[in-house]
Amino acid sequence: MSSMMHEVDVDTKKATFAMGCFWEPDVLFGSFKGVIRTRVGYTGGTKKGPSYKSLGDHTEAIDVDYDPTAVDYKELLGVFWENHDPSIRMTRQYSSFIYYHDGDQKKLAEESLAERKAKGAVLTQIVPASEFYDAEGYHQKYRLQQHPWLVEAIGLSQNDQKSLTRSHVAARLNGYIFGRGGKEQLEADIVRLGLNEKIADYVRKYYLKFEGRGLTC
Ligand code: MHO
Repeated sequence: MSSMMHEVDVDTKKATFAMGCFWEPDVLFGSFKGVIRTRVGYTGGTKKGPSYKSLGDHTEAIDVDYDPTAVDYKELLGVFWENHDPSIRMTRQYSSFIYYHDGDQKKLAEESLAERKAKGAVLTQIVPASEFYDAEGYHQKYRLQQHPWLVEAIGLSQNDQKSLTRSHVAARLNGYIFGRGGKEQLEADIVRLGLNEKIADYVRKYYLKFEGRGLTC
């Protein structure tokens, strides 16, 4: 890996959500403030070693490592509620879940659910986090991986599950390349992450292209 900020050495907490096709929350959370890394995968079921083609009773989900000094769990819940429609009945694969990791998260999740229910019926379930199985390499940072030049330019390899789930740079660029995260934060991150001008210009171009567009899977 290069001198870019792939690794971030801060204490993180985990947040895990299911809100439909997992490519979308990967974009949204990856470029949200205080988020260090993300991984997409399958959780909530009993089948051992699920895969995309053989999901069993699992649900597509995102696992977020965040810096609790930079972002509150409450704000992450806001991203969750604002970016899917939890009133629509979906198959188990795409159902809405909040998987809490401790009592504080459980309480905040329940409070946010009560608030959301005041606006209308919601099917979201709040359950304890259980084993999280990483999805296949090609699902990790899916939007970033549509840009092979960029993946290589940041020193990573296509479909390389390990580095794509580990890299802070990959998490951030996966959002910016799909027009999320905000222009100001993008500019600050270009400096903070140590991106060169060629990479910065490439990312800016696609940020503008996709900014404001809907997220479709
Ligand atoms: N329409 C997409 C959904 C993928 S998603 C990770 C596909 O079938 O490839 O469920």
